[in-house]
Amino acid sequence: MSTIERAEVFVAGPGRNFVTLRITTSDGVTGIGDATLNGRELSVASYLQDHLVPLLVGRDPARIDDMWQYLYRGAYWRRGPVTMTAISAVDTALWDIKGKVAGMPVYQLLGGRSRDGVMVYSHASGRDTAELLDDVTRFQELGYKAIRAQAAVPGVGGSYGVRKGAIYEPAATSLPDEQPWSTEAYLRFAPTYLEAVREHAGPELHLLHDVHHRLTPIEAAAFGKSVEAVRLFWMEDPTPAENQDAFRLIRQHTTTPIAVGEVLNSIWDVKDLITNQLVDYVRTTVVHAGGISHLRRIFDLAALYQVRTGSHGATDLSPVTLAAAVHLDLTVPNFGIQEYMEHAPETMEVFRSGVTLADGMLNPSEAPGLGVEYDEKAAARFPYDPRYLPVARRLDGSVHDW
Ligand code: GCO
Ligand code: MG
Repeated sequence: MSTIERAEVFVAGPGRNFVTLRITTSDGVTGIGDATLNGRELSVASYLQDHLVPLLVGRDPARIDDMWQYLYRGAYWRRGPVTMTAISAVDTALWDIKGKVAGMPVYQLLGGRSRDGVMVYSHASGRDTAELLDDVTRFQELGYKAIRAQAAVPGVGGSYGVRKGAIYEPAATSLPDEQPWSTEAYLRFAPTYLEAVREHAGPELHLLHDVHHRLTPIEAAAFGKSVEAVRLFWMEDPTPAENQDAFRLIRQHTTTPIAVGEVLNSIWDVKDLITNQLVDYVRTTVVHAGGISHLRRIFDLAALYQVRTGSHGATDLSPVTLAAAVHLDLTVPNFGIQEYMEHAPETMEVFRSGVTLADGMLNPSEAPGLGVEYDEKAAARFPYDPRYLPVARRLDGSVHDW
């Protein structure tokens, strides 16, 4: 029997910080998993290095589900972003290994294609409406069928979602940047630029918007209602999801579709949202929700309630997560959309990925496994450099949700 011979944890900063797990079997097969938790990277690296790697060595790499149960139930302490990200890295690496051993791409092991490609949305942004419209045009010309639109709120500097330079990277400073926020100004302005984008881009574009947890339930209800004529594909994270019941209130007031889940880590965190049909899209992702195995369970539960998938795919999720997501997205019957932002060139030097983009759709590599290789030598050129996400403060100085 082949066994796990070693597991190594790499922390590197090619363009931004990533934590990567590589498992090697006694037959010399390697598999990789993403373990990146933006702004809290070293906590997952330690969880893996100090607590999981010793448990992996000598075990059968083929028993993926048993390994998941062993690490999740066996820890006693369940759920949470650090634990679930670490488990995800192990799970993803074992799927990579299973694919390589079988000589098949992972999507074949998951049941094969349900579709020809994975529709993605990218991020258009601007410092004002005019700049946003130009950016939307740029993405349409690149072939994207779905675009997320965000613009800086006038009088509120450094607002969420606005790109500086080619790559959108909010975790840009060595200590958290504290940025001002005004809900009133946002609620006055955001509907106007979303209307302008719809007008400018035409009726066919799938138009998305991320509220980024900034509103109370009743504010979110009013916002959703005010943009119904724009026909958003979704409004994302309208209010923090710790209180799943909050979405009931939003639902009672608006038919604007709702997407939630990028900060949620387990089926238990999304269960009430799904079974009460309080959301339309579940945005949990491979890296933060327990890997391919657990995400598949979440997606299956969602399918029973006609909730579709829309996995998180910002650039702080490594190309390993993106590849794993694309393999899974290709197979699930209730796929909705996949977030996709281009990684920095330095990131792609380290993660050699076979994922391809054409006509606004992604496809995975046909190589066995996930089709991504980690170049350790290239990674050594990019040392880890601590970076934090910003913190938002209301105009009176009190902390708000970022
Ligand atoms: C998104 C997200 C990101 C997150 C980031 C946090 O929808 O893509 O909201 O922009 O803020 O991934 O690390
Ligand atoms: Mg988001």
